[in-house]
Amino acid sequence: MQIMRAVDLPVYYNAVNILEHNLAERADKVALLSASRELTFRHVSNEVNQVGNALKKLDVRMGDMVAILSPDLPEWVTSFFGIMKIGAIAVGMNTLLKPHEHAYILRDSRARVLIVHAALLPGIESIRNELEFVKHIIVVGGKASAGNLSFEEWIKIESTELVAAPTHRDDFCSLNYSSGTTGEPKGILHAHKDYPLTAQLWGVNVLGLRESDRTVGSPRLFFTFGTGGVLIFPWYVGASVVLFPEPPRIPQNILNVIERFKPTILYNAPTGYAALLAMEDFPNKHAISSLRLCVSAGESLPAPIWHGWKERTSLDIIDGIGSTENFHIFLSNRPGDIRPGSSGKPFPGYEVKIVDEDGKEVAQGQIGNLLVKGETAALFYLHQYQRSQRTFLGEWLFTGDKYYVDADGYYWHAGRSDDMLKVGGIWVSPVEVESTLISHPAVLECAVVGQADASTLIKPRAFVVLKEGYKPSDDMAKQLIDYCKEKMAEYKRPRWIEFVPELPKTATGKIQRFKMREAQKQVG
Ligand code: 3UK
Repeated sequence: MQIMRAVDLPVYYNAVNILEHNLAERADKVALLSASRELTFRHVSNEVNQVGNALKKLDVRMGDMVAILSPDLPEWVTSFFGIMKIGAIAVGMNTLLKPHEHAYILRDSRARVLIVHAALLPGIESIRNELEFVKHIIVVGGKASAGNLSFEEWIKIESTELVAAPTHRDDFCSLNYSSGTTGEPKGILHAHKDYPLTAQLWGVNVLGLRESDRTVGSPRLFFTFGTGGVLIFPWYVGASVVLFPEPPRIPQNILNVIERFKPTILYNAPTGYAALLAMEDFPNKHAISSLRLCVSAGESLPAPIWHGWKERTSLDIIDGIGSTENFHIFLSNRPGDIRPGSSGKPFPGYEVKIVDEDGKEVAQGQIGNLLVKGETAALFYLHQYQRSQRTFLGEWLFTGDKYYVDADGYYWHAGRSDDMLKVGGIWVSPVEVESTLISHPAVLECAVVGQADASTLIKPRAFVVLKEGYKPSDDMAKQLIDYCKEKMAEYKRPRWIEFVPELPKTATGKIQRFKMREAQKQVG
């Protein structure tokens, strides 16, 4: 096993190397498969160089931000590497967010260029006058229009030759936004070094990726779970990646892609596995025999789902906990050493410890706060000094997760130290859902908590007090859920609305969410 450290990399290192080392070894191998295009490593590399050259013509320089807002398509990938290669910073934007959130991210990052898919352009046009820093908009999958360039036209005339910018291994190359309980999302910067490190430490050493593999998954490229799992790690070992732009929450979409492109590794969140298992006749109707291994992250994978999957497919799921702050997985089960329901064990490259409120390590079996130390951690939240100080504690990173270790050394997730919910592996802030509900004319006050669904996975549930003159009904509940879908990314909507005459409060009038969580436990 190769234990890589940051100092083992050249001082001047550009993560485009993860793509380009393949040119010497397997230039004509298929690097990327998708319904729209199939590209070899040479093809990808040529297009990356064209994007890099085109960006330079727009005066994008080292350290500048360039945003990508697109479904998972080959153009996402060539844009990403093109941006990194010229030493700029790629801002992978969550396509599920609403235009006002995109506006915040584009302003906070000060992206100078936005590469946007035609399907998402109308949302951007609606906030165009707020985007004072965006100088150029490039449209993927569409024609040039007033003031915007077509991606295809934009790169067509460019040379396929380009020398990588002499980036330092510690230079930033990517920026992702992650939501917190309150306030704006947090910008998390990663450096060039984080990419090969995490690929080696987890992708190769723990997961055991090989050149003959083909990856596919539901985590999107804008999420570091996706960037690492379905793009960076496979190319690091010369394996191929399968991309699909359709919404992965519809399990049929994943099955179609598996059947067509025959991947060997599947990445998914627990909800994704539960949705597949809930399909009638799964897996008989569908050829998933190409798969050799599955990965789960984003939230903990309940043991019954692990066993159900094993029974129906004979495949193991490797559950590991990762975070955007660390770039990817830092505590993990591994092939041949799995304890279903747990997050597995630490592996070389990362240290973890479980501490009490004073920072003292707790005894085995006791629940405490999980801290992690490793060389792929981000350094701060962009423009958020106080939040950064609470999370990045010198060499250690405060994860916000509660954990305990069992007698055999496996780590078990035991909740969060904040109110944040992971829904389908993605953050949902109860505070955001509450403030959306409260803006509806019928709602007097409300509280949102996590409630386990039939697969024991958490989904938002809202307790609502209606204003005078409004009556609880199924129709009112539906109205409120539809209202949330319209105002927020759809995955944040409450799945259940419970009308109550009042909410439990503290003496100072603060809603006590924990009381509602307790009441739910009793109800079952
Ligand atoms: C939770 C898990 C239990 C945990 C992520 C793999 O999820 C990712 O990143 P985020 O920044 O969220 C991080 C938080 O999510 N979590 C993630 N995985 C697990 N809890 N078991 C798990 N297996 O609360 C953590 O602090 O959205 C996951 C790779 C890259 C990622 N960015």
